[in-house]
Amino acid sequence: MKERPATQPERFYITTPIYYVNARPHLGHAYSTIVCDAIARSKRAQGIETWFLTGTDEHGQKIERSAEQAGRTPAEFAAAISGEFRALWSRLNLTNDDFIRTTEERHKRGVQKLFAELRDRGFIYKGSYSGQYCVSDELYVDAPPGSPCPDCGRPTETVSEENYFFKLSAFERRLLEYYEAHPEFIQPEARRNEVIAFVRGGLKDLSVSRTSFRWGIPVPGDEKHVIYVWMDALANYITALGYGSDDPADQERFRRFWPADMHLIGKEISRFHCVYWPAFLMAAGLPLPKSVVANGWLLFDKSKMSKSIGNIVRAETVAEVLGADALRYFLLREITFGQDGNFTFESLVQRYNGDLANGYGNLVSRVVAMMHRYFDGKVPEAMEAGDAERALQAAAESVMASYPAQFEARDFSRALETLWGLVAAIDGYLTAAAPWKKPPERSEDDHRPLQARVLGCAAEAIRVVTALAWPILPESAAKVWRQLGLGDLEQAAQTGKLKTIEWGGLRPGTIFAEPAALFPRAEKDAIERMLNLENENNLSAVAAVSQTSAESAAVPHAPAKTADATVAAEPEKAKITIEDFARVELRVAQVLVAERVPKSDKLLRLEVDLGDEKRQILAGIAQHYEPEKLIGRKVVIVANLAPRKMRGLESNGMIVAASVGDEGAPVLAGFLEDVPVGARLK
Ligand code: ME8
Repeated sequence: MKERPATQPERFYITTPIYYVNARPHLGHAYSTIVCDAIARSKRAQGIETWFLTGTDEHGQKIERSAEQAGRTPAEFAAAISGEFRALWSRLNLTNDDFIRTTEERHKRGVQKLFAELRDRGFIYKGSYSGQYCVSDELYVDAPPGSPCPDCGRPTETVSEENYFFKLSAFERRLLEYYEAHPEFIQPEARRNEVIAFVRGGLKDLSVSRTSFRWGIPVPGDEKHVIYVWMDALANYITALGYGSDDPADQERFRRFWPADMHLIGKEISRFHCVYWPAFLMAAGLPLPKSVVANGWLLFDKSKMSKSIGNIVRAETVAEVLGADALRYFLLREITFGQDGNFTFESLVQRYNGDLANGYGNLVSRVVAMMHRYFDGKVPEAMEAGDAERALQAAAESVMASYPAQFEARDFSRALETLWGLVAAIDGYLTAAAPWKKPPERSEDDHRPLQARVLGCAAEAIRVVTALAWPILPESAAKVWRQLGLGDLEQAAQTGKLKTIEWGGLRPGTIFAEPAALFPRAEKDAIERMLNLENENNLSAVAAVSQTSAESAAVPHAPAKTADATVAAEPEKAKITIEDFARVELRVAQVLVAERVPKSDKLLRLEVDLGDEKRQILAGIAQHYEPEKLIGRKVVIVANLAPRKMRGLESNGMIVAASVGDEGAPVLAGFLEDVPVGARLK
């Protein structure tokens, strides 16, 4: 196996998982991608040539079925959701150098080349498979018919097909030797132990083609088979660089960046990345990635945030109300990387106000404002430093030494705690020096040099915080940099100009720009606004919902429990019992009043008659139904949903509708026969 020669310039190739396009992106996807972006930015800031890849995983039975349910072709369906991922990444200021879709020609060509290579080298043979398959995880399950999937608990399906097989069993010993020789290959330790135990348990050959559906990449020379979606997906890490291409520019990129330095993944897909992927690469004679690093799960309501449970929060909601930087900061500060951590709106707003609005943001605006007030925005020559300045410089230098190491070790939470320790130290220094207060016995002329010293020193320390915070707070750090008169931070950082941030970089004579708002304080209604946005989105996109998902989206949550590693995620549930269903009170109601909710383009306010009572319900259907046409219509409602407020109005129940097309357009449920108002659906 060829290693990159040590003399080559330093390069860094980092990847996220490529995300399934069966549903829209949520905070869990954003989390992994934000972590990669912060790492990629920090590498670039160190002057390291970096390549950051993300993309979408668009083939397979799961996508084919989701598209069918939405009444679209898989290609249309995949294009729409892939576009949403791409738009979100740009909204969150992610700096991926490429975005691969597995439906692209360049990928297809590379996957077919990999398959042919493995077959030519004798690692793929034809056989027949009869066994269980989990469509949700696209995973072969070694268990008798009727068994649930050991990973997600959903029922497995029996597959009996003639397939191509990959000789995974031939790699058992080599993989174990590799893990042993490269302890850094699988991180963190807990994942490494799991993977080693799995391989020690014995590896069976792996079926790498399917014939019972069409939505995939055909096996070269035997087109009735499509290539197993995980082989297809994993190959993205090399096809995006140019593997399989004849173009010299692609070949050069592949040579420059492969092997990857880090595949960042969620912990549930460790086996695919740490067993199958290295075995495929070994079989193809390609170097192995240097590390596979797994993040823990973002939990919401104590379960893994996931589209199948329905307990998702969208990143757009947080970005809209508090800004993209707030989300980036919160996720990295709140969650201990590698462990599971809770998301709550309360802890988000608390951190935002505490650390960003009242902390860093407030500090910057005070210092910038005073520099304008006392020195017309021009950094003055400063008199010699006193004890307090020397102490602040020492604090900054100690942070400059420890923060990068903590960041490099992916201990983002601690790194930010360290950096915010410096924010607090600057605050304390300012308060103690109080440059705005001139003691009566001191003349104006005597006071000016002291003010110059304090403001110059505080601004310099802010410069240090800002340079270090840039990978996590790119938008706000760039604003601060401009205010400090230092120009374009994005450009400086991306081109390695922040390689060394030594104390004293803010020169006298530098002209500050006008102050600009950074983190306006989140008011009391911030959480309600976010919940409203989530509700409106849920109501309009997924009108037919289960009780659990509706409640999790609607009811405010308990106060924050920070990065709680002890809360185990519940297995995802596929089936409910009849008793579960009976808990949902579905009833026929008649619309008495229907009108638009002011300032909302999605919500209608309905008053409905249930026979024994009248209710107000808000429904996210305004873009699809004229209110006047609904009056008199009989609809189905979820009658025992906990009440919630949207736009200041209480909603008591939910209208049931089918969700159609990839926009999730609602179509209200109704009856062909006449039904009495109030009747229960069972
Ligand atoms: O597994 N907490 O795609 P996927 C933390 N296509 N991270 C989360 C998360 C959560 N609650 N939910 C999702 C696939 N993620 C395959 C991958 S790679 C060759 C193919 C993140 O859409 C996390 O990184 O199910 C997880 O591994 C990934 O999204 C799964 O995305």
